[in-house]
Amino acid sequence: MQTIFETIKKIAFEIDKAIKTEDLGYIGDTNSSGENQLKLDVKSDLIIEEAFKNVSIVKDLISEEKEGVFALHEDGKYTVCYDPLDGSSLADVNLSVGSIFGIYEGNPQGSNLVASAYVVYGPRIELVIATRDGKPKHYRVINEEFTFIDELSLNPKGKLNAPGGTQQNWLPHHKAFVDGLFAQGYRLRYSGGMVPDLHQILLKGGGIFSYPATSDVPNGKLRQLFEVMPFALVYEQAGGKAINDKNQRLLELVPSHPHDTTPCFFGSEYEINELIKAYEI
Ligand code: AFP
Repeated sequence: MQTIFETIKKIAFEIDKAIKTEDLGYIGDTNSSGENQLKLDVKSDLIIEEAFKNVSIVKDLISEEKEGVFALHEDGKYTVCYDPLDGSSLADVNLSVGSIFGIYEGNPQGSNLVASAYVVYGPRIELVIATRDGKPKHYRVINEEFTFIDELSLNPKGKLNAPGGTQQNWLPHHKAFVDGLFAQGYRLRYSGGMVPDLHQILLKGGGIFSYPATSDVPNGKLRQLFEVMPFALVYEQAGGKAINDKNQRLLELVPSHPHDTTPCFFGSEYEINELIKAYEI
């Protein structure tokens, strides 16, 4: 497994360089979710594919930017599902973006997720790695090396609220939940990039990130295998909770298609319990 983490560190430096040097335009094509692909999306995807070609324990890859399963090593043990550059549309306005990795042993589903990692490309490059043992580990690039900073923990109650989705299409009970938190003094922190938004809540001790089902997107927007489940492991290992709108743990979900989405809520215990009350689930 350590080889996979070391490979992710190499990938992070290459993608960071691409963000700083490559053309940020669109390629005029769409990915499996119908989203317009940026040249940077495709470039980041290729960087990851090339890097894992040398890692024999990786059996296959599933990418947000590709249809289907990309086979690598027949005798490999793990499937790596990844979002090469999440929030890529924010790169050209110079906001932080990220890469997300989920490492699955056996069929790609929540219960088979053995480890996850995400990289934040912001003023600094940061990396967080989570396994089923212990707290998530937080690293930062200092003098061109990933340096261990600390282990991440969520407080039982936080101060930050990151509400995703188009507000005019929120369901009434969701709007009541979000307004209820602001009425309790929560501060709005939402950039449109789930990686920096979830990272901020983790580093600032707590709160909640939500991307609900809305009237226009009834199954939510965020992809289970390469966006939602990797963060669910990080949040649970940090002492928080990660559920869908039926109060199911996101790590219990079994997608029927690699690009399946789900409504999702990540946060400290208090805020998730407030959500459960508001949704009556
Ligand atoms: P892009 O990768 O298309 O920029 O989408 C980013 C994202 O997948 C996730 O990072 C955000 O939390 C969410 O979508 C933002 O969605 P809205 O623009 O609907 O708020």
